[in-house]
Amino acid sequence: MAADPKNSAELLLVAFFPPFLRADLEKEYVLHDLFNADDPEALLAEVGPRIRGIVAGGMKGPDAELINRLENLEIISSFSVGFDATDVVAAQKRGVIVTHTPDVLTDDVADLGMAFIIMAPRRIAEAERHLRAGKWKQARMDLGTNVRGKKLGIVGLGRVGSALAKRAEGFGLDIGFHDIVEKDVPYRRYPDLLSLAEDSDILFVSCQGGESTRNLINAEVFDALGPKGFLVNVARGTIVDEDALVAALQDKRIAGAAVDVFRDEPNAPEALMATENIVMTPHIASSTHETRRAMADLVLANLRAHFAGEPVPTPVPDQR
Ligand code: 8YV
Repeated sequence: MAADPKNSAELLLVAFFPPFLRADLEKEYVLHDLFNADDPEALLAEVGPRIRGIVAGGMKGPDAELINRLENLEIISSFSVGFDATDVVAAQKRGVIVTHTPDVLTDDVADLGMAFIIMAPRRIAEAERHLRAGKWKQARMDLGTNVRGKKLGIVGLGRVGSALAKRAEGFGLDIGFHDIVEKDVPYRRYPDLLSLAEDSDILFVSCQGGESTRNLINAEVFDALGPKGFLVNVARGTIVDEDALVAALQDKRIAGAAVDVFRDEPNAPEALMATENIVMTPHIASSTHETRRAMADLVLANLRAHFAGEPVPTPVPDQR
């Protein structure tokens, strides 16, 4: 049953969402789809003053201009743990609540990360391409590299980094990390990113996105990682200088990479597409039936709590 337009809050959708989330939202709220609008300006002019909530995504969220234009905006509920696509500071300055979906996706993201840590050194994607292209009879593939006993450097030991470390222990990796926060863990802590990269065979990126980490993984880091090193990124495309990654892979200044995220999603650069020694997936780390359902439930729970006048379950901490 659709929501009663007289009594329901009106929400603006600013990203792509799975049909089951849209259907659930529609039962309780009046929705306006800015993401798919033919004329976004006309839509905003018409419904802007009535909008009380925004539903955002990890790749697409409202900027300061949109936030400040919606004078009756109360809440932004993001279908993501990462909140770098939303201008959280602009929202919080205005007293607009921002919520996200932490914890429920940690295991899936760490699982893909672990798969990548095996896939890149063992050349699994390359091997599959070799087989499908009918090359098996003509030529044997070059050997891969095993991971047992190799040094894993985790950049950002938060929820995903910690879950990944647990998995990596099972595969016999020797774990080090760099984090701006002190952690009580049995892994080696490195005071800076370069010393971690220098001492790692595989560098795993699991820090926050946004301006503070833009191009953190750059040419200097690739050179520190070295020609036998692998980069794995399941966090945000903006953290890696993509041009430097292309150059490092092409010049074999690193051995390989596996990435789920890109600078300009949903586009992956042609130069990476044409490179053999990289595994690429289209931002699927949290894309399972179970996790996307749990993320949707959190989006709904945050909106429900807010419109019932209760504290929201998973607010984004104050970023001001
Ligand atoms: C989603 C994500 O792919 O949670 C995040 O931060 O990037 C992913 O889980 C994205 O939010 C879907 O909109």
